[in-house]
Amino acid sequence: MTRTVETKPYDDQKPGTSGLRKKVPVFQQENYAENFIQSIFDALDGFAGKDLVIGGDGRYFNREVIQIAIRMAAANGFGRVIVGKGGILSTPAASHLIRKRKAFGGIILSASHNPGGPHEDFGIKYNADNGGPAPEKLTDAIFARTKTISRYRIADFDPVDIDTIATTSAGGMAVEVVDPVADYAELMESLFDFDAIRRMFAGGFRMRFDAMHAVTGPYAKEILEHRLGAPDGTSRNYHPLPDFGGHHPDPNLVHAKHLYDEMMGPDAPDFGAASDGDGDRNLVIGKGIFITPSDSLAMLAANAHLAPGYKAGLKGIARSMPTSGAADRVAEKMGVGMYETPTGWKFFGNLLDAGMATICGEESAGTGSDHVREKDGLWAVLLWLNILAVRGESAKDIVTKHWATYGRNYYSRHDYEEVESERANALVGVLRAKLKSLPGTRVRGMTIAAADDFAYHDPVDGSVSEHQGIRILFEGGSRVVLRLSGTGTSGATLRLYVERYEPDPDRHDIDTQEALADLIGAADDIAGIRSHTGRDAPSVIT
Ligand code: VG1
Ligand code: CO
Repeated sequence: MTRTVETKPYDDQKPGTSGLRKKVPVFQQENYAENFIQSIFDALDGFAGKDLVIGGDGRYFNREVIQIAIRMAAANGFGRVIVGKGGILSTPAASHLIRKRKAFGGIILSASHNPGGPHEDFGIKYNADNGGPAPEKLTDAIFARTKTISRYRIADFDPVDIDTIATTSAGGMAVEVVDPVADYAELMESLFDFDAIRRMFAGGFRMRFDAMHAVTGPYAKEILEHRLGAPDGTSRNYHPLPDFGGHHPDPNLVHAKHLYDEMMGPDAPDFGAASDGDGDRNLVIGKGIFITPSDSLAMLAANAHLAPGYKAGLKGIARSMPTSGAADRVAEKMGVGMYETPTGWKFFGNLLDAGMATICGEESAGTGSDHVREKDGLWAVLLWLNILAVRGESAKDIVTKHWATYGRNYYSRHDYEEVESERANALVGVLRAKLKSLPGTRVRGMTIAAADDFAYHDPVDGSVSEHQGIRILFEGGSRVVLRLSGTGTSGATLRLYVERYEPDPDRHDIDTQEALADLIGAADDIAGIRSHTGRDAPSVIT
């Protein structure tokens, strides 16, 4: 039986960089999740009888919302839902499933790298039929709908068994529960030289993969250990837990510090990697060398042709604006297009669909390609393994040779988390107002060459996205970027991105924070970060 339920709008359901993210108690308010899911359906057209993929990163509240989404999909007229067993689907695996099954779209329940648990974060996002995050036009329409919604439709049936692989029927709709790993693992086998990687492991190569108790555990176990023959124990923390073991499933130098320490220690394995809550991010660390995500993007792009899936070369490279320009130098040398987009994977979708870019990346540990329409953590790890296997060199040698060829882009991000929103908005407001007066002024011995608030003109559909981050460019190519996060759930997070290019190989082993000290100071002089935020230092440095 299908019911129409009267409801009242909530005024805080604006999707951010990657869907709607709120604390669990917010999502637990009456009709909160239902309102948002109905608003998604109301913003879509033509899905009657079609397939919808549903899955999540396994965090607290995942299973409850999956049941709600299934009952609402039935009531709204979908023909079939395809659900990952146990409610589990990594974000890239969901993207692949949507594409492979030619589904109408998918609902992914995740708050990515944010912590999970009864008082932590939850999230809902919608992906379209290309497998990618809803474009801005659609998220705007969803948000508009959340403000006027007055009823939602839901079917009444008992909770569906999502723990058995089978196809059943509920409320006149097919419910297909699938293995969340199988299709994804097959896709990876089609892209990479598994034989070469297998030989490398058989020859004694050792790696550590930390799944951070999040969604990639089962994927890593199957692919790295079962299919590639890496020793048992290569994957760590591989049981997805609803609260990620009480940690932030954020693969960075703060939350994955244990991995970093191990990789810098005397008994380090050859390669270390980690992924985030929903499996779309990656952290890679070579024995004795940390590889920034911006550098990793450039190095993967430069070597991608060594993997079977990319042997024809790249059509183009895209990166988010705050990501370092390391990849630009690779694109230039290859003679392929380079695109600079706003933060968030949804902006890569058009470039990938149009065949203008093959590899994309963000400084926030996200890299991916046209094999799906999301960033893909394990994909990046496997591409690194493929490159290591074919080149037969250490990660450290590959990195230092890359720098010798292209120069090094020193890069760091400083996050000021949970700043009072008014203070953060004031900082941005004051800075915006003086952007025009900055060029030509000197700060700490450096001259500002240009300053603007980044606006993106999508070359495919002509849409314009404004206010995507303030960039201050110095003579010589160094730059600082400031923007407010769109994924936090309390207060505002200010992100400061700092970059300096160093062509001289004799100057490639400076400590990163030291190499960037002048720029970090200049950013504070210009933007008044400390005075506005009332903080002496960032909460997280990556
Ligand atoms: C952050 C990152 C951004 C990433 C987004 C989603 O956004 O900076 O690069 O695309 O998270 O990542 P923000 O607005 O907080 O800076 V995740 O792994 O959701 O899926
Ligand atoms: Co993520």
